[in-house]
Amino acid sequence: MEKLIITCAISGAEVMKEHNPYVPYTVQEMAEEAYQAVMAGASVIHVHARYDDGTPTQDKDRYKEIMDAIRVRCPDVIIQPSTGGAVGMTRDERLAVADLCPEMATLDCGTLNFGGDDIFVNTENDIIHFAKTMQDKKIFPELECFEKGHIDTVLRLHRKGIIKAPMHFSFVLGVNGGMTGEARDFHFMRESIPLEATYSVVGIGRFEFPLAELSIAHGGHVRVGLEDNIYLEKGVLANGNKDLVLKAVLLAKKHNREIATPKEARHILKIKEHTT
Ligand code: KMH
Ligand code: ZN
Repeated sequence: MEKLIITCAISGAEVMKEHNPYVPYTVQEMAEEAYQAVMAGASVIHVHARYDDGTPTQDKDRYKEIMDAIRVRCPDVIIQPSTGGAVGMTRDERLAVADLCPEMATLDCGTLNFGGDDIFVNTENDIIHFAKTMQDKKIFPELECFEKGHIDTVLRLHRKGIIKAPMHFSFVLGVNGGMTGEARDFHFMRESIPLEATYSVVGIGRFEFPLAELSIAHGGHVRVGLEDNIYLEKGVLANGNKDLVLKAVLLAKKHNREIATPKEARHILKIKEHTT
């Protein structure tokens, strides 16, 4: 089987230090969490910028500071900023980070309830605008799909030439308001994408590791990190993102999957093919 790409979602926009004190806010904390995650085996760092008080921001200057600081500590890692930002941010606000032309960024492929009164809005026109902007700026998109209809949207936009191959999907399962994260949900998503596409699984909360193991066993890739889950196991907080990455590495060992370096991850995802 192909080597395993581990993405670490170090910060998120919703989780706070009150939930887990290792959630990074400052530039230095971001760089340290990224470094520890990379040392543990992550080849992609998914990052949401925060101000020092923890407020999420899509301010491109703040992203630049964070990405530069990560780059100093981890020169090779693939840095994947969020274009999802936080619920309630405008389309332009979320997309500001694209001006930095990162190698990769998320592209959210549909709207969903996000718990309580929150709605994470991604209209079809939003998706088209994000996809075209990212294509123009040669940013490789991670196609975040929170349910099967989002995959169908991607495939329709692909047939129209708006979303180009090679396609890399992320199945984000277990969000309150989205699709749950049972094994059948994973298989339904996996079987719904083209054979030549790659995928990663993002299990939220208690779904993180059961889904990671399923994906590892079936040749997919995984994302772990404090954005998605703050616990190493039931009732035990993770001592930083690295703990979650190390647990994914153990699962990979169990299933005889080697861990991809950033260079190997670029090759597996065919990032160059997409962006040249
Ligand atoms: N914070 C969520 C509203 C992404 O990074 O693109 C959106 C999110 C997805 O986390
Ligand atoms: Zn995110």
